Amino acid sequence: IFVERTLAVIKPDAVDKSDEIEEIILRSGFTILQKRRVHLTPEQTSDFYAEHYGKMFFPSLVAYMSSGPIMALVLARENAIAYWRELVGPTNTLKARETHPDSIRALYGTDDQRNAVHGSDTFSSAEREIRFLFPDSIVEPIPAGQAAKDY
Ligand code: YYY
Ligand code: MG
Repeated sequence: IFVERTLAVIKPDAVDKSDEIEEIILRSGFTILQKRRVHLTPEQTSDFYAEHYGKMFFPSLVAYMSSGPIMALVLARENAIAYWRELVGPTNTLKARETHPDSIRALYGTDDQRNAVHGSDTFSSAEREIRFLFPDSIVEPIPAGQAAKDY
């Protein structure tokens, strides 16, 4: 089995639903490797979302994501990155409710910005985002395509 890891974040609008969302995560075959509740500063949030710097929605995204605590989770599973994105659903909550009614965003999101959860989109962003939110982690990155035996 080719185990991969990814970063999930339960955003401020859904953090009070963390228990329910974690149940969905575990039911979907993920192992939760690490978990941390943290309240990021606007500066830290800007770094986390650096790829979106300069976009129209960037200032309000930073304000929202630093408005309260978030729950960061490192998830492991076969095909974790793509599978978590699938479970998360489309970015816009309202669209998610139309096209992916069982997705986590459809179930727990609020609007086009407050969409309940984050998921890394590639191997390199997953590794960067895990290091960002778990800087003291002793877990070594799993090289792409390599079988991990210890999960
Ligand atoms: O990866 P994903 O979260 O589905 O969407 P991104 O395009 O990477 O945008 C990151 C984040 O920014 C999104 O989850 C909500 C917010 N956002 C927004 O507020 N307005 C948009 N038009 C697009 C994204
Ligand atoms: Mg994204």
